Amino acid sequence: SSLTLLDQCSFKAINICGMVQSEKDDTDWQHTLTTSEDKDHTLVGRCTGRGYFMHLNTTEGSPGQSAVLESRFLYPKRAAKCLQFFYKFDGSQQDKLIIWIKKDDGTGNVRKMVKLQTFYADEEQHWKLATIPFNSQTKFRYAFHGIREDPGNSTGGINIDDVSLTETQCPTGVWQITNFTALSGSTSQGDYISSPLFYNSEGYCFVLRLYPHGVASSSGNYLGIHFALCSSQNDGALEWPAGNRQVTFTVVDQDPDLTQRMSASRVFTTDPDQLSNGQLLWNKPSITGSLDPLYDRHVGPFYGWNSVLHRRELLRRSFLKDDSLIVFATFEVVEDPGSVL
Ligand SMILES: [Ca+2]
Ligand SMILES: [Ca+2]
Repeated sequence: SSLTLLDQCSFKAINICGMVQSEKDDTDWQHTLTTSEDKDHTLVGRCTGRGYFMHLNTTEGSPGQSAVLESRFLYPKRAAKCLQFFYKFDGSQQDKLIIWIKKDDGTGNVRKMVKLQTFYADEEQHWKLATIPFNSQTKFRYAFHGIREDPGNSTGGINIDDVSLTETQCPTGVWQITNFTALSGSTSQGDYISSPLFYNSEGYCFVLRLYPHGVASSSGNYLGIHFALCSSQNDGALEWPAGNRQVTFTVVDQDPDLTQRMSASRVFTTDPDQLSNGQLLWNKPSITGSLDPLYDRHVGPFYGWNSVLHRRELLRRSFLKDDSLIVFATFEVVEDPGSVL
């Protein structure tokens, strides 16, 4: 497998996978057991009295106080990394979570800090997936740095669970569809949900449509996913038609153990000569497409898979967790177009 798993943690055990609490900060993250109100992401309440997550209480102390949780030392085999974890803010609207890595300075000392990403509290209060790409060729640690900003107005804190670190590229597009059961109930065959806008590494804009009950003409009860290019300010510099690029959709099996996952993936490669209604299918969306008021930009023809996953499979495995469905999408150049034929 091309998946190189460097680290993962569902915080099941008290040793928290060898992670370390900093002693130079103001407080600690708490290894916290699931309750009926606050469920971890690993089991989401499926086993009463089981399932742990890490929690930083932001209701106490003073503004600006922080807690840092560091991974053990990790030793890379290749450069690319993708850190993934679930987080949930249920404290104050001001709370923050910053993700750092601490790299070898070249002499064997792990002390060179790189700030990767900052997450801000929102009103949603459900588990959200973070995917953070970075590179490191030398030994390093990653760290979760939580900051309590407004204890007087906090009703909870910052929570993290189901951390994984792989030596792979992160997916370009990560689409988390929350309240999936209600969405399923209010849609029927032929109805679709529109993704946000995504940009690939080259700067191409793309969007997805997910059909919870399949496309209008399909038989069987499958999830379908279609892909389209959209216009952006990058279009003048990009190659058109956007051929010989691979589109991958993955409906993510959210099993906390990455080695046990059986995600559902579909792949196709864009053919630069393919026609659609007499036009080159993968040409500029401003030529092939029409203005979509949802995005306020041109969206080209949709193309994809009518049957990515049978709906009965949704209820097996861990495709739905905390009532969220997660779709990864990538659109990347095929380095050697000859090799895919
Ligand atoms: Ca857990
Ligand atoms: Ca601490």
